Amino acid sequence: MATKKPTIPKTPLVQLPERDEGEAVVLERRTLKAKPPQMYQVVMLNDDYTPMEFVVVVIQEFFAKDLEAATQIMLKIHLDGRGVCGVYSRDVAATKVDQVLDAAAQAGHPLKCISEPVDF
Ligand code: TYC
Repeated sequence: MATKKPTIPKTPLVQLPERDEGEAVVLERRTLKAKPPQMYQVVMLNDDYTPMEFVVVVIQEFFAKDLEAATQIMLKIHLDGRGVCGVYSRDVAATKVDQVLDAAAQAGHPLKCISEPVDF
């Protein structure tokens, strides 16, 4: 029984406009590269009123950090004015921001956070 030889898939060939004199056809092989999606960091901002304990609980709850990691992040924000709580796709980062702002507003604290593209 004759078996078919497996064919090797080829990258697409693109025919470019003719620039040669004569009948030559120029073909260029291009490798299609998919860029990774832009990621977004959720940045929490310092203020003078939100209790440190509240910030630590929020970071633990919404950014899946343990007590020690959440405390380190909170102290960095307190000292530097801002700090990254996590890096996510655009939609997930926007949801995290909403969750933090809702929790802060419900508790009556002015805590703010934003999302921004990584390498902003
Ligand atoms: N600076 C606040 C205080 O001294 C604590 C704080 C930390 C507030 C981080 C906001 O994102 C923040 N109570």
